[in-house]
Amino acid sequence: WERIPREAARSLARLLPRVEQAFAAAGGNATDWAAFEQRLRREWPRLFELLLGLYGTQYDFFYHLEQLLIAMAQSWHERPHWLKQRDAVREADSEWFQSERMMGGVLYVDRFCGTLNRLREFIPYFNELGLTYLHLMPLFAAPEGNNDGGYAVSSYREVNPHIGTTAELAALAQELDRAGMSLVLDFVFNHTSDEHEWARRAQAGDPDYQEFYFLFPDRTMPDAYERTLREIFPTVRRGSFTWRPDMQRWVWTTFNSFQWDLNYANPAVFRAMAAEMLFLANLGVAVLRLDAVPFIWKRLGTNCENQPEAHQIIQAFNAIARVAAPALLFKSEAIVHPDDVLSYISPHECQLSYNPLLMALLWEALATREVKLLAHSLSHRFRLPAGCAWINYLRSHDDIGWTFDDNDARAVGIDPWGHRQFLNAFYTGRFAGSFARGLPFQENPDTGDARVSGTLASLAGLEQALGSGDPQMIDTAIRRIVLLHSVILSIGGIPLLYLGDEVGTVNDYSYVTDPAKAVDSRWVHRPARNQAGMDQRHDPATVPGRIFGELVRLIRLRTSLPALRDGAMEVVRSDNRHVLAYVRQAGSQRVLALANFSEYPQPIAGNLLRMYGPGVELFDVVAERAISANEALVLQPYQFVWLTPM
Ligand code: OTU
Repeated sequence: WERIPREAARSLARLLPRVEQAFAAAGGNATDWAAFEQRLRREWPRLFELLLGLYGTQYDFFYHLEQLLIAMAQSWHERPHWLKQRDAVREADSEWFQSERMMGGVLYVDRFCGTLNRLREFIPYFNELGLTYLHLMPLFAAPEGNNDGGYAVSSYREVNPHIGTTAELAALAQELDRAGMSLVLDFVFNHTSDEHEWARRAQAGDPDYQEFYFLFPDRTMPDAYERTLREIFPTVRRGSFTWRPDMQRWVWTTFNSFQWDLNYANPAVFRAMAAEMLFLANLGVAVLRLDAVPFIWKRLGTNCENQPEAHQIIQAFNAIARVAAPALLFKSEAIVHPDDVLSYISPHECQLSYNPLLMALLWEALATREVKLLAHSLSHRFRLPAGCAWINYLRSHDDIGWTFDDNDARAVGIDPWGHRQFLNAFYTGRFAGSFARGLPFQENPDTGDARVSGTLASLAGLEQALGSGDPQMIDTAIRRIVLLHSVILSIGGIPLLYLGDEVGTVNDYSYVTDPAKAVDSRWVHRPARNQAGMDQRHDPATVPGRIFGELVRLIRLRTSLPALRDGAMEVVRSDNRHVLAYVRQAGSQRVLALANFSEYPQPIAGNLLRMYGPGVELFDVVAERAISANEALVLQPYQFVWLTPM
């Protein structure tokens, strides 16, 4: 391995003239080539080493390298001017996404407003929310009927015709950019739909495309793999393989039967997906959400999740992006054990990552009214490498899984298995006294495992409270909703709002009447745009108005607090088991955040405020109220404070 740098250099010397020739033949100019070559020389040693490790034993390795470099150069040549400008700006300010102004939002175009063109009408609304990052859920061509909410992609280059066109998407990306928002799209690279051209060719018997997937003539290999595989969607179909009578083959399908896992051991697959990635980048996508990262490499005898090669593939994609689309960032979607979540996060792999641990444990604390597991887990699991950031969210289009570490639970006196059973019971409303109205998702009859569906508002008690009509209960539910948001807005990283939550949208049970959706309870929390709620958003006498008003106020407040930028955060003792306490600091500004997860008033001793706080005279920027650390502070039910010096 010590010889790699020399071999890398020799390989590059051989390849460069041919790549430059192809670049010039395509009409590329000298300035663009110089920029490309400079970045390629910088990234080449690691890209070469990664690809050599993955594919070096293939007889045609050098051919694939050459084709890859030509595709990268071609893509750089075709990259629109405005994106090259963005590349320059973001390369010069590589920490741009650590700003206290960063604010994410996510929505389904079809469910929110129907089409890409209509979405433009809502740009003022997104600006009102302070969004700087807009994730549009999968919107490319997909099978009619059940397509897993678009996660079965039939073409990475054609927008679903119900939603619009690819040209409209590219225009929207630029319009969003002008309005201060970066476009985020999914990169669903673990699988294609069974209607993708590659899958169709495989079905037609083309051996080159059959090698794009995992096909088996009988149960020998599927049985061997399944001995150690986890089932992801056990209520949809048992096991991870699907029998195709037309092909007389078993196909690897980790998720639904129509989602075919791609075989990344084949360099042609890697190269094909790299080209799709660069196409998306040139549409104007600023961040790619890397879907289902744990699953992209299979190894017999393992659970085929989080394999070392999965990291190498993503790192190689990262190096390619640095050369051909430098402003492009990756967001990891690994909803797995927290150690594994962390393993994808690095400037050389995914600069951004969902924070499923914070998400799950905020709900855990809301159910138990105690912060011990949350505080303990965050105290040693929140820190990220420099140049990386968490995407902190409360709800997404997916279920909630209880992905905390078992030893973290035991360390604070919690039995992990029993606790997960409790949380599932609590959030599906089966636990007496629960305020939540969720639904079970993918209950596994063998293991007893389950996850939870439901909107933020329904899980936080608003649906139940509205049903009761009791103003006190409604008030309490709103306080829970705002409390949860206060944490993702202040703890460090990019907060991500699931559109609809800002106006308290409750569960939509109508999905059960649609046969394409009825089997998947996640649709209960993927409602259409809540226009009625949005219309009331400026009226503080309404429930949507109270939630929206509070959230927008906090989002704005956050932009005025430099201490809330980036992710440096320290969990501190509150000496009250219901109150989460953490300190944020940047430059000379220091903020002590306290959050009461119970429905009862909770005292915090003055000496603790003095110890962690920035002085004796404090100011709560949330309530705009002076507080003296000479006396105990009493937090009201579900109250939170952000304390700064007077
Ligand atoms: C993702 O989720 C998407 O978010 C889902 O909406 C898709 O159905 C799925 O991939 C297939 O494309 O299991 O329950 O660790 O947990 O990728 C959701 C990552 C999932 C997986 C996650 C997956």
